[in-house]
Amino acid sequence: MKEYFPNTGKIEYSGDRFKKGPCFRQYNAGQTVGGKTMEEHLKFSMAFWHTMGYGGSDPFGADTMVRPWQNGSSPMKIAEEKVYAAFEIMQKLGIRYFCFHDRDIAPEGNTLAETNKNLDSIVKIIKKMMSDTGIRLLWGTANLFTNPRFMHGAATSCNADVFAYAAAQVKKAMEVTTELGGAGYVFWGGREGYETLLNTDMQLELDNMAFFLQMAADYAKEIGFEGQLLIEPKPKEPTKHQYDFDVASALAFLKSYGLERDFKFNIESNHATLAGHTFQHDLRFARINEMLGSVDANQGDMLLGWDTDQFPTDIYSTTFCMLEILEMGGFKKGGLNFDAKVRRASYRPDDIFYAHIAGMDSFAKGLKAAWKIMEDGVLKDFISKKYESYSRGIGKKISGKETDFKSLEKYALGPGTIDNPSGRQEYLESILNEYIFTAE
Ligand code: XLS
Ligand code: NI
Ligand code: NI
Repeated sequence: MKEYFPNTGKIEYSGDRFKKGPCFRQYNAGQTVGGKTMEEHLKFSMAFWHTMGYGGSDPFGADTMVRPWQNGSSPMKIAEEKVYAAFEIMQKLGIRYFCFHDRDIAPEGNTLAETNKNLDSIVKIIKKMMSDTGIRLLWGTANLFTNPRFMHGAATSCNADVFAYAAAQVKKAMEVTTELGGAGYVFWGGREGYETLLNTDMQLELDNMAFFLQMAADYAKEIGFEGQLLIEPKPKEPTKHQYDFDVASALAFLKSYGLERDFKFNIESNHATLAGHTFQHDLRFARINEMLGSVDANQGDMLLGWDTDQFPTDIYSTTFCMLEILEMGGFKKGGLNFDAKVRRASYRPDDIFYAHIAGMDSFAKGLKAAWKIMEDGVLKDFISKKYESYSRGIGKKISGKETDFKSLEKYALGPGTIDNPSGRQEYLESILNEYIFTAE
């Protein structure tokens, strides 16, 4: 097997923070944080589409990156070499999971049957590499957005033939994910949305999307898929309005069609921010509803209004994310998938390593800070004190639902004065900073 990165060895943890070159400065896989190793907590995953497939093109320019595994003699040979290169990258980085779309790993053929055949032969190779290395599949998914047939959407297309094609594609992708023992299967509504309501039957599209998801949940049971089905919300892009806008609206959608027990959420940082939320907001909303399944770990640029899918380096954001994950008791079937790509000008193959290291170190730091914040109970104690009025007197009656408007009016008309606690945001922000500065 060809080595694609002969100049890069296994990336190791270095205690030396100022060491140059590729090494981990925060992520120490075997270090325990609260009884679990960092590796167990963080469950990093490599995204096949970005890391193995992104060539650097943007709406104004061509690819800037020609990857060494792309010189194969045929599309299938390239697909095979891509698998070997992917496993080399993951092994060198110590990444134990990966994710893919069906079309990331094998090229489309002339017919669906031929496409499925291509997929099967690459899956065989992946399966072998997985058993040789112990690397596992975090989740699989189907690409229902690149091919022109999906111009009007997939499950929400106006064209029933496209709906049927998408169903066949998802059926196959679920089978392949099951075959590879995937811990999850993701539905990101690539083109499930609309550009204008002038030409859109919203009711029909939503009903069809729900039926599609219902069939998928039924089929997962039928084939004995043991992973978690996940919805990945995103408010816009590629369509102007996407139906799975954010966690709150997607949860309302699932509930109104009785689907909420079959799905959880895969929450992507850059999608939450595109929806006008913080990453933590969507994580929190999912967590308190017991719907937090997995995370697409990336970040956007606050000055750009699109999904820039950058590697996550914002320590506040990784700390907040890890707080939510720890509060939930850790990932069960989820993980931190780097749905992130190097910048167009970071075109050299070794930039792939630097980018993942940056993301892994940022999450390691976030984990250490979050764990200490949780252990010390600083935020929890502050919050429970802030709301303590509900544990006595009239507040206790409100939280026990033992009162009504008339009694509350009587209370409010009484002699008492209102005395509010301070929110102390700035104090808490400085405490948070201290936890981040000192986390080890
Ligand atoms: C695109 C999405 C996509 C999903 C998988 O914005 O993030 O990459 O994660 O289809
Ligand atoms: Ni994503
Ligand atoms: Ni995205």
